[in-house]
Amino acid sequence: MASAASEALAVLEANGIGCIFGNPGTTEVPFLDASVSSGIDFHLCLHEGVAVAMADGYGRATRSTGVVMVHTSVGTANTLANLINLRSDRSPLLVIAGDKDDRLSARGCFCEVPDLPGLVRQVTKEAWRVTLPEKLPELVLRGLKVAAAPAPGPVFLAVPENYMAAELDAGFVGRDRRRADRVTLRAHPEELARIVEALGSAERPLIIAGNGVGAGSALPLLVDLVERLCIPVVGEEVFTTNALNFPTDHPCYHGNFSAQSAVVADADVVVALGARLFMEYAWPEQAALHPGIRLLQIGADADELGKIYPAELAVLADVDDAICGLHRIAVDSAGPTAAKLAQRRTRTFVPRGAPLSSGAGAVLSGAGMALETVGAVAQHAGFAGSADTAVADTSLSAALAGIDTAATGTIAAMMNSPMQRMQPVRLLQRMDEILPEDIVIVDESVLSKSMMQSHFRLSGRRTYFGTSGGGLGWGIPAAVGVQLGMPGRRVVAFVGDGGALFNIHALWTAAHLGAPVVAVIINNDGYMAVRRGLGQFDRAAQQANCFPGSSFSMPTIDIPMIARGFGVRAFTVRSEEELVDALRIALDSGQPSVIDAHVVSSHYY
Ligand SMILES: Cc1ncc(C[n+]2csc(CCOP(=O)(O)OP(=O)(O)O)c2C)c(N)n1
Ligand SMILES: [Mg+2]
Repeated sequence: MASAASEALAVLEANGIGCIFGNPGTTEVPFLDASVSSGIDFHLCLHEGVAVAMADGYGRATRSTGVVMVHTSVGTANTLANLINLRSDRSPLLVIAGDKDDRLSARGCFCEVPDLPGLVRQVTKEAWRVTLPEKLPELVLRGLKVAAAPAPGPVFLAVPENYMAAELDAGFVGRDRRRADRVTLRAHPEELARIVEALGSAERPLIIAGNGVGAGSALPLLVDLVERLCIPVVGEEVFTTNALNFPTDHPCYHGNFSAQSAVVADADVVVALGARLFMEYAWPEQAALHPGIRLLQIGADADELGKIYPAELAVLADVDDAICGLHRIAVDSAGPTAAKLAQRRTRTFVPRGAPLSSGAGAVLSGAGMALETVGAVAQHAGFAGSADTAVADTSLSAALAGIDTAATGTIAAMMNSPMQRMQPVRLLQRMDEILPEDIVIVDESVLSKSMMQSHFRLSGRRTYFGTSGGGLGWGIPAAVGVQLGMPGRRVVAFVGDGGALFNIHALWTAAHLGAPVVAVIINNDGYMAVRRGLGQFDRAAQQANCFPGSSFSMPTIDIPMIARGFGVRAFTVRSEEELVDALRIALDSGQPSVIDAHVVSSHYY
């Protein structure tokens, strides 16, 4: 005999799931109780939004499906913003929510909503309610399959309390303890050959490498392909990029997609690989792809193929598999002539030290996209950062060397002038120098995201996770989840001060589990995206020089003190030297840490 809850956990275990992230109530007690004798750990999160993002980070780091448990209607409601993120990021997740005893339905019971799955139906692939105890293990298995099937996304399962503890008939015990079926998509070789031919014969070809590339493992083959055919590459738009889709220091890489960039504007053939075309932020006054372009698209998400711009060829396929196929065909075929390759070189290779033409600053900025001229990425050494000078050298290193850094507290803060602030570009450049070769970045930095994409080298053994969803409060918990899923790597959360404060209590779970994540918080005094939006709107707020809803002053927020309250060590840094010292100490300590990095806020508006 086994209870429906313990059988559901056995199905999860059969699928290699070792932990559930959640925030329970008494309704979910049968699940918690069953977990004690299962091989599954329950990781307590202090808010359901934290649980969703942490499970997402863990799932993305381990290339598996994250699992979350939440409490009835109220807990489900708190999952929404991060479920919107996961839906946008095509990230698989299974949410199991306890529901009230179904004999209480329509009696106005505690926490009752008439249709619990209905709360999340718009932002999940499927949302079901278990209608018999025997259905619970079956739907857990089906949920795992649907969540991971292309295009992946979150699945929701409401489980009435009285079904969880119910004992199952022998025939149902063990029935669903198997791996969820995987769905495979294979591109047809003839279609791939057409794409290789189009790339070879084009005058001005372009490849858009999207999140489908970064989510897979065929990037080295794509790099080899573009080198063979001498083709420029752009990534997805900055704000939709959620993975390392192409090495940012590669000479063929022209930054993130921008309709204004030269390689986009003059292209005659565009091949989009696992890329969204597009997730529009504002109505495009000009087409992102000009009408004469021949567009050929490959992706595992049918909705994205030919979505806004007509595709000459739209291939529904696994992106890794397609890249392998394209590469094989390119290797076996004659390819472009030597004369053609020579012709392409000038257009394809980014000159060392030249500014990128991409609009890498197109981020969540309200009316109009902010365009930031970014440094060249042809060579790491060629990064052309802001010409602004850094603040004065406070030379903390010597002082820090003699201080017992085991004490929690903001050592740096004690030695700082409150007026000092770093240029944000410098923050990125110093991070780039200090962080290890195999660092994992988890990015929710809003207006700083373009700088992360252009001034921090993302290549080689480095890994990058971001979100395209726009729901703040993903970054820190996702980083904790990534760290738990990649215990052998160091993980840095790169988050805005605004975003950080949506789910900062994720730090407690990091401290509790000893996950040594380092959160670098870009402290620019608040919601600079809102501040910039008001400025660009250029009406009353701009004229009165008064920007409601954007500043964290009066009082200022003591982020390090909050972090220490959750058991995490914290540093305030206001100069590059302090940043470097704090990063070193944080990385060496092997403990979760917060670095509250004060940057010049006027940079953002
Ligand atoms: C859950 C949620 N609430 C509100 C917003 C609206 N919003 C978009 S950007 C932003 C400010 C972000 O501030 P911060 O993280 O500090 O980044 P910065 O704008 O300073 O770069 C806000 C509040 C949102 N995206 N998500
Ligand atoms: Mg901010």
